[in-house]
Amino acid sequence: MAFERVPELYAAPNERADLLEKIKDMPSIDLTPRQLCDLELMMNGGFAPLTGFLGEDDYNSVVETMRLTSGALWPIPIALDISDALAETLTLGTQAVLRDQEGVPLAVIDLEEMYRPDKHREAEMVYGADDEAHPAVRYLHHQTGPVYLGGAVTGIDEPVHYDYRQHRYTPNDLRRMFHKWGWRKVVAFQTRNPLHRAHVELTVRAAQLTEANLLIHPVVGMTKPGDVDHFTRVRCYEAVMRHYPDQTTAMALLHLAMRMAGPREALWHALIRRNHGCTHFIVGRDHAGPGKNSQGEDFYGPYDAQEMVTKHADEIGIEMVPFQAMVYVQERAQYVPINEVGEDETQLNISGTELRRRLREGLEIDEWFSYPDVVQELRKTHPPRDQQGFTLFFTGLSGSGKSTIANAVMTKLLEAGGRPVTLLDGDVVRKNLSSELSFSKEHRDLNIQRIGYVASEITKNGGIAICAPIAPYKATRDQVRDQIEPLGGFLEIHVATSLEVCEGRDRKGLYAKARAGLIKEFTGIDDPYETPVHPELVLDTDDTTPDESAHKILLKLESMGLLSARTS
Ligand code: PPS
Repeated sequence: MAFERVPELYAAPNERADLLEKIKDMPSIDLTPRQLCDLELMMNGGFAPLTGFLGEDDYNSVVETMRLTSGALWPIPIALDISDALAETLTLGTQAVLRDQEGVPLAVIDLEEMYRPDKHREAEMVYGADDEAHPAVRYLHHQTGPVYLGGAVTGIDEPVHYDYRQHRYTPNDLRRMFHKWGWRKVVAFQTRNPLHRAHVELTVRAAQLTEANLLIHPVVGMTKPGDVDHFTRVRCYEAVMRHYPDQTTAMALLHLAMRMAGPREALWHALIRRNHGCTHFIVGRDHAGPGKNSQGEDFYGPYDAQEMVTKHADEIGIEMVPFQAMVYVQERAQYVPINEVGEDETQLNISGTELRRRLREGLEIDEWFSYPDVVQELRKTHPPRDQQGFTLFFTGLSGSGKSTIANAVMTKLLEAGGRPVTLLDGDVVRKNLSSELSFSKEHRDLNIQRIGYVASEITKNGGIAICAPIAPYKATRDQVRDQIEPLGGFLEIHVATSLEVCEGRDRKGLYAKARAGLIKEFTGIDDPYETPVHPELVLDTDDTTPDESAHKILLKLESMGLLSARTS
């Protein structure tokens, strides 16, 4: 007996050749990473019954009622958003080719409808609030194009993935495998986080309860901004898989772009897992929750998602397995659902924030919490603070002493060793990276953005970047901070030598020239310097030698955990 296939949208082999000929005359639409995720699942049947991007009636119906106009349940609007400029070049009634970011043609869309969505209503209805603290609402208002395109899709090729091909399975791949293995009941577990013992206990219990096999089905398309990167997560999943009972559990990656839409998302996830051939789906506490809103409250109640799935239980074609959070009970040396913990028992748990703190500080992570091989993977990408990269970002007037102090501190860091050090001095950058730039506001900003970009790459890769430009504008300095802080350490160091002292020194004779009008837009003379508001350090060079300043910086680095005590 053959397995039951979910319909795919790919052209048959003979049509595919024709289509490749025809696309030569079609306009192209280059897809964003999120659209690529949507297209992939649409083409491979993960989004069945969708046969294309939603037209206006379907879109309105999904937004308002969570149903397509056909009546089928579908909670998340999937339209192809484009810019006004692109919309003007497209003609309804014709076709366009959908390409990936390298220009590879993936599908053809029939240009059936173009319409302008009411994004405020979409935010209210789909995400529960028009509040930009919600990542999907922020995306909707800042990244989603103003025009939506609807039309049937014919697939040409699957999007190419170079990473973890051995773990990627389409819905029909999984259906075929389940059939071959004789897995008649399969319970799916959705995740966007590394898995620890509590997850394994929870999923094994769910499988036992339903007498089903288990599919660990992590999302690797797009998850919540700030999540652990998927390379690290997949290595953790590979490690965790070794801890499941043999032959009972499989793992497959899902190239989904999550919306973090809580209850609607849970329903969507259930439908997607049904399409992947699963019979059961685990929904835990706060499923696909986006965190706090701008008032500091949760967007959704902790069990809203379970209620939503329950409400539609008889038509989703997959059974929900609701689950309580699992906690470790010290006295029993065992994990149990939180509602089964006795009053006199001690429950232990390590929150995500606490885990990140322990990783950052290189502290122990108990074996009751996670597996040593998972922790080892996490430590590789989350080294302790004193092994992470950082940026020293000096700012101050010309002649304030930035370069001298930067050189002094660089020498001390090189003496200490351990991390590569790069100095991006203002003058040196102007000669190399930014030789074509002037000192207009626009060009100064560009100069600082370039320095920020290079420093962010160095920091990300565990090195030390020492930047010493004037960087007179606060907004640009803040941009650099925002870019670097998530990747490692960032110290803004204001070299606060006064204009009088700088001008008095005038080592390069530039102040005299600026006063004489020979140099225009000179910082402090006829161009502003915006004093840093909350720098990590302010250095006063009037009564401090460069060597002392360098020491102050090392002490600050140590207090921030960025240097081990021995270095300073
Ligand atoms: S900025 O504003 O951050 O892009 O400036 P920066 O790249 O650090 O370049 C500052 C050096 O260029 C010389 N110079 C000027 N500085 C300020 N304003 C004007 N108009 C100007 N023209 C040339 C000056 O030598 C600066 O070097 P430092 O080391 O700061 O003295």
